[in-house]
Amino acid sequence: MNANVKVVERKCYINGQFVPGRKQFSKINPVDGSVVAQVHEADRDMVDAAVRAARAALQGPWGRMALQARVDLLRKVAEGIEKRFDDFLAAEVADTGKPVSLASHLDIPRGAANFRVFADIVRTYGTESYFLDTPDGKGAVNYAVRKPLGVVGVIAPWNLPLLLLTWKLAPALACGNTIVAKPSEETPSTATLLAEVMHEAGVPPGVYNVVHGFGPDSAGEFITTHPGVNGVTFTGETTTGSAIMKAVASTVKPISFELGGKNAGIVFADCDFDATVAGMANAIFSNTGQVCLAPERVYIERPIFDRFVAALKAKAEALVLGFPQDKATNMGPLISKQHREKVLSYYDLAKKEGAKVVTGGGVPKFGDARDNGCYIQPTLWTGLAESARTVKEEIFGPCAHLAPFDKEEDAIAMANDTRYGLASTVWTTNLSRGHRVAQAMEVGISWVNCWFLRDLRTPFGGTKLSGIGREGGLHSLNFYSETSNVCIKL
Ligand code: NAD
Ligand code: 6OD
Repeated sequence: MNANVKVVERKCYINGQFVPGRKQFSKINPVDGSVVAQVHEADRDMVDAAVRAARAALQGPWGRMALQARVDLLRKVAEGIEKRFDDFLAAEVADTGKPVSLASHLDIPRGAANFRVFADIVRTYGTESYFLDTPDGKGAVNYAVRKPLGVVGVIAPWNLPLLLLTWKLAPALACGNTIVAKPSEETPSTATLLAEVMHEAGVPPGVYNVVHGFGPDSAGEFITTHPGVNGVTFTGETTTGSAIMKAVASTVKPISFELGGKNAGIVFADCDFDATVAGMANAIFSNTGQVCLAPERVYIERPIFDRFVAALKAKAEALVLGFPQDKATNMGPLISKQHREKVLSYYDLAKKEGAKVVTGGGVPKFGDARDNGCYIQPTLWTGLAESARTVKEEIFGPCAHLAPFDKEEDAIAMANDTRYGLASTVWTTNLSRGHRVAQAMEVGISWVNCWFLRDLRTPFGGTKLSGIGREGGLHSLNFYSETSNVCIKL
């Protein structure tokens, strides 16, 4: 039992009130298997109440609020997260087991930054305007106005819970929408704490509602099929995206989908060797590989292949799989036993498919409470055919297949030979090549000599099975608002 973790209740938040559900489920800490929260599941009636509250709020003070007042409220929410930084940090770490060193630098600060940045963006972006010549010579002026979509369903995953919830919530609120949010069943806590912060900041009741639960026949499905929900924004698995697409079809809701990936890294022989090894190790193993942008396929130019594999192996073996609060810990557990089973099934499959296991491949033994948790060894393979399932399917664990290449065009062809298209990371000191290869990647986001370096104004999303639409900056405003054109004859 982890003495730092106490069991808390996570209720739903509907119309400005914390509301119990008829059923509850337990949230298990992946560090040691202990129960950290009892979570109140929303049934269909509760989701309906949340949607009705959100609709009413659109017609209430929130819907009438001037842009500057809304922006001020969003800034207060950002401040509220920062004031309760330690509470958010403890809750995120208890739900996910991720190292404090990671959550305190990435998840919680980004939760606050999303509100601040989208408050600025909505204040600064204008809309288009055109002068039209008319036969009478007097002309006409067109200008566009943005209106909220209405009630937006936000369905979030467990890997970066507060970061990915607020990445959608902040622009949706900035555009004047109201929200029915469903955090993952694995990570109910920070979405619930955020409700307290919203309340304290003075966000009117009904603007932000939280319904806990699962996907099918639970809160997720009740949101996507609800006729009162005007749009759905979703981050998660591609198969879930497909189910949601079917669910929204009958009510023709707009969707924004950020889905899975099987991302490639490309390392050229002219790279800055040490920086690339460090950067690639971070990209593969950060958050225990549970980042949709993580490269699970790395193509390395042949002259440095053996040296690079050895250096990456050393990095993997130096990772400290510890308790989250320990300063030295830089890799936590996977999110759940079920997810570990899935990742381990790929560890087995890789061997059956003929992989050479460079390092890892199993479950570590600690001799303490961590043995009841969901830890797994960081793992690297070589020797697989490009057609192997291990090379083709998203695993979402701390693992990657490393393959040599001889020519730039071969690396590009192998990197693009996937049904996914989320992200890529290219490492070279030849900047022309960096531009060329990054632009040749059939993905939504290409990095050169870096990874997961995010400017929130830039377009974010995936091609192929990795998503539909783009968010970030103006792209978020475009999804979370209806743009109406006004034409005035002069
Ligand atoms: P998931 O699809 O299992 O669940 C995501 C959310 O959808 C959860 O809240 C879940 O309860 C809900 N859900 C599940 N079935 C549903 C249904 N039928 N109707 C409505 N809601 C439903 O994903 P996950 O396991 O939480 O997250 C991991 C996946 O997310 C990986 O595939 C990863 O690549 C992807 N991801 C993508 C991005 C991106 O930006 N592209 C970011 C993070 C994670
Ligand atoms: O940084 C972001 O805005 C973002 N959407 C990150 C997604 C990470 C996926 O796991």
